[in-house]
Amino acid sequence: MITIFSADHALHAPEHEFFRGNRVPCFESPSRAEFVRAELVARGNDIRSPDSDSTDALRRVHSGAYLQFLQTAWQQWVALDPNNADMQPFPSVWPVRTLRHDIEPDNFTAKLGLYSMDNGTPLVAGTWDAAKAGADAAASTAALLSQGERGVFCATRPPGHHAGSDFMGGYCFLNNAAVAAETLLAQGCRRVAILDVDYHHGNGTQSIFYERSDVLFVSIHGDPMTEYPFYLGHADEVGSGEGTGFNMNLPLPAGASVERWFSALEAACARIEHHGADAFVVSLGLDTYAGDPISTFALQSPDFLRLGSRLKDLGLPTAMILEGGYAARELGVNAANVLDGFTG
Ligand code: Q9C
Ligand code: ZN
Repeated sequence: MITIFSADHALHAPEHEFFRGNRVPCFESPSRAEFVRAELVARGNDIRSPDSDSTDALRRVHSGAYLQFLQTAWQQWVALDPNNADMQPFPSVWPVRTLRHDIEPDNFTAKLGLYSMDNGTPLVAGTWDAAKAGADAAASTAALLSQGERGVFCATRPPGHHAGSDFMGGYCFLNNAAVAAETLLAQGCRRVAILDVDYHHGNGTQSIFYERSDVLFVSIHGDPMTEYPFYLGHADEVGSGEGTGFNMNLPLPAGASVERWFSALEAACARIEHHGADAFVVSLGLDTYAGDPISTFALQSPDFLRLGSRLKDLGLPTAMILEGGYAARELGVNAANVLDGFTG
């Protein structure tokens, strides 16, 4: 299968995140993409660099103010104090209920909180360049579908599905799946379906398309009552306005079995078939793997072959966009298994 991969992912390499009150090495590391690339090369996949510019799609997915902040955030941080170049900014204050988010404060930390949903998404000097290269990879993946490819994989990081129109979070900055969907629509698709199989609910993608009927969003994920991102992803979120009926959440309890996961996949596929989409975007998180260090589902490596095969049976031009998956060493095998299941 053709895989789009940009070496620029490695420009985003923060050292630490907060975990249970401590600074720990980041789970979302450059090694993830390298393990994926190595396994795909070993199995004979066709690895290509991005050749599309995602700028137009990004303007449809994200607010201008957020893009402007993200692109200049590191310069703003270092301008405060040259010593900041060796320090990690983290947000520490957020405009929750009753506080205003219609004014962008001058204070850098206040801006960082305005444009973040958590303190678990470290931003470094190379974050914008890496995230932009990832969005370009997603746009390039979509472009190949319009040229007749049936399935293309986007081996990108940082991931994207927690990023909303105007915020970062959950290791995500730019919503790559939304960029792929918008690129497909710009290329003439009338209806797109997005299936998010990451362990965590794709709150950013859901919110971006929540009021629209042209893009169906379906997600299988850990129940937000106990699992990140906690504040979105319940079964009663069905879309609003024009988008009513075009959002479907299938939360499963933490620790759910493999059979339960695949029966949720059947329900998801039935809804997607009903949508009559011209193209299909999969937010391919692989943190459903039993060995994932921050998740609780039970899929084993061969189960990803079954997933790829089921996705292929939908018969749609399919863009598979890498999201989470933190058992880095096994991530290559699991991703390659989805691709082999799809093509096999
Ligand atoms: N630092 C994706 O899988 N972090 N994101 C919890 C606290 C949230 C996962 C640990 C996990 C986000 C794309
Ligand atoms: Zn995840």
